[in-house]
Amino acid sequence: MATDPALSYPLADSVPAALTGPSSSLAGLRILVTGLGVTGFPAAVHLAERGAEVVVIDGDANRDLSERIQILEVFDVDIRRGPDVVAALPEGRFDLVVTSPGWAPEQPVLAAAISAGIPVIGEVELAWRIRGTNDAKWLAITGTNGKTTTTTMLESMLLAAGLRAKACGNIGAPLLEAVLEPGLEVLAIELSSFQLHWEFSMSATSAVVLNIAPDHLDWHGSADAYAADKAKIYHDVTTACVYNTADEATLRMVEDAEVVAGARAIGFTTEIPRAGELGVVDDLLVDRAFIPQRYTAAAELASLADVAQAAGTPGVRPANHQIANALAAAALARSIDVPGQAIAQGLRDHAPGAHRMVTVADSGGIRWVDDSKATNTHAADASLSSLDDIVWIAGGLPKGADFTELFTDHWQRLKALVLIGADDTAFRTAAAAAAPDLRIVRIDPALTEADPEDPRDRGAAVMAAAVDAAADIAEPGDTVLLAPAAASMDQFLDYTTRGDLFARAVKDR
Ligand code: UMA
Repeated sequence: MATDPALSYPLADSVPAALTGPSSSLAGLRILVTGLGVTGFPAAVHLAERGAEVVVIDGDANRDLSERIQILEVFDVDIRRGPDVVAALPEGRFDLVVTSPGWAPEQPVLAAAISAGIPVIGEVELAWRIRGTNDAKWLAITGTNGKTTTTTMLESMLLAAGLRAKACGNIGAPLLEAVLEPGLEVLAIELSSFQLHWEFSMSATSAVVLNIAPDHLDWHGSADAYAADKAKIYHDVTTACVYNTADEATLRMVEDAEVVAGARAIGFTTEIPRAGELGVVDDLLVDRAFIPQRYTAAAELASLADVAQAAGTPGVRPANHQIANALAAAALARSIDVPGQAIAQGLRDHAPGAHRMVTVADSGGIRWVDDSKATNTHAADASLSSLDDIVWIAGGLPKGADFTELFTDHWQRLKALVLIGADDTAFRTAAAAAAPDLRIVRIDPALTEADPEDPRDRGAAVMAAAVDAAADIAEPGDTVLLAPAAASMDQFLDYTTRGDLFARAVKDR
């Protein structure tokens, strides 16, 4: 058995007991909230509403946050912004720090808080502690790739079963708000490794780690530390720990987890399932885990055609990772007795996410595909694997990743690489080692406009140049694929904007 993550967090016992909520008074507590983004804002409002003295800090003083600030001022929240503010722990006593996920543990404020013995928790821990009598089931999803799609598929299945359910967490809807919303019966919660890092007492009904490949190494320090934070999702699960039979590391995490007695390990596979697994037989998704006759029979849940519909590509055989996501969502839903018909209906109702392998144009025999959501090598690997004759637009913030394998595995599919990103060293080194003959067109990073009037325009010229370069190379039958394998923030506002600018540049041609 592994170390209990709760025990490995030395300050767990110092989290003020009064926090247990949702309505007890926090008067007398002084709480620091780091970050005034999607996470920090509702956390600060909630804590201040309950009487705590709240200080919020954020390193960015430029973003227009006037609406949030006006609301926080009503509750007398002390708001401090700018790079100097986040260089050291603010003066005075603090009883607790509630941090936003983007803040790495070695960030000076957090490092100072920890060394001063002040407990630091994130939104998930906060939401777990304040949930009070809210008995909504927590179905938690993490993994390197496929989290968002699996979460929305799960939400769709739960809604099809007539449950009052909501997708929340890393997907962009704060978990804290979902926990405070009355009447919800089930939460489909996407959790990132950052969020899991600052969590140590959640006891989800069921949880899944979809897959594990190195990512966010700059934040976590190492691939092992990243995986260890992901594995925390299984801690104290009450009903089902769902794992990927094709990714042994996820099974090992389940084996090592301390769970509540009676919780089961359930596998999912894109092949024929054994007892205790969900999988595929012919063109059907089937359940051999949650039916009493599982040793001799399988129950039909949905068809591959339903998965294709969920992926937004009706009539096309879905890719393996799409089938895997649907099976993982189905396993979580089945763990709380959602019937098979609702699994199928949920998949058919599901609207695919933006920027995930979306064909934005198909003209002159050339297909233009936006997979801007591929922000790491694992996701880019999945998209490259599903195509041939690719003009690949890639590059960006590498987050400590090594790109060599992408070139080793896919150089035969690649016609050319159009290289974006502020710094192309990691990509160039990998390409030189594994695909020395590959044609590379470098887009001049100086085209990035540092401070345009609308921040969503940052990187527009870079993307327009990349699209022009790709158009010069692509021939009928080719696919131009934006799957950067890297984060976007060095040149664009975020991955969504990067995808939007790609679609715009393609349409403007
Ligand atoms: N900030 C600092 N100093 C830092 C880091 C951040 O001052 O060192 C400030 C930023 O200026 C910002 C604020 O802190 O104003 C909060 O930033 P944040 O990056 O923690 O983001 P939130 O707005 O709170 O959004 C977070 C998640 N962001 C990250 O994990 C980076 C959102 O996931 C999530 O949807 C939201 O909480 C609700 O749960 C985004 C993401 O990119 C989509 N996630 C990563 C991923 O999916 O790969 C993990």
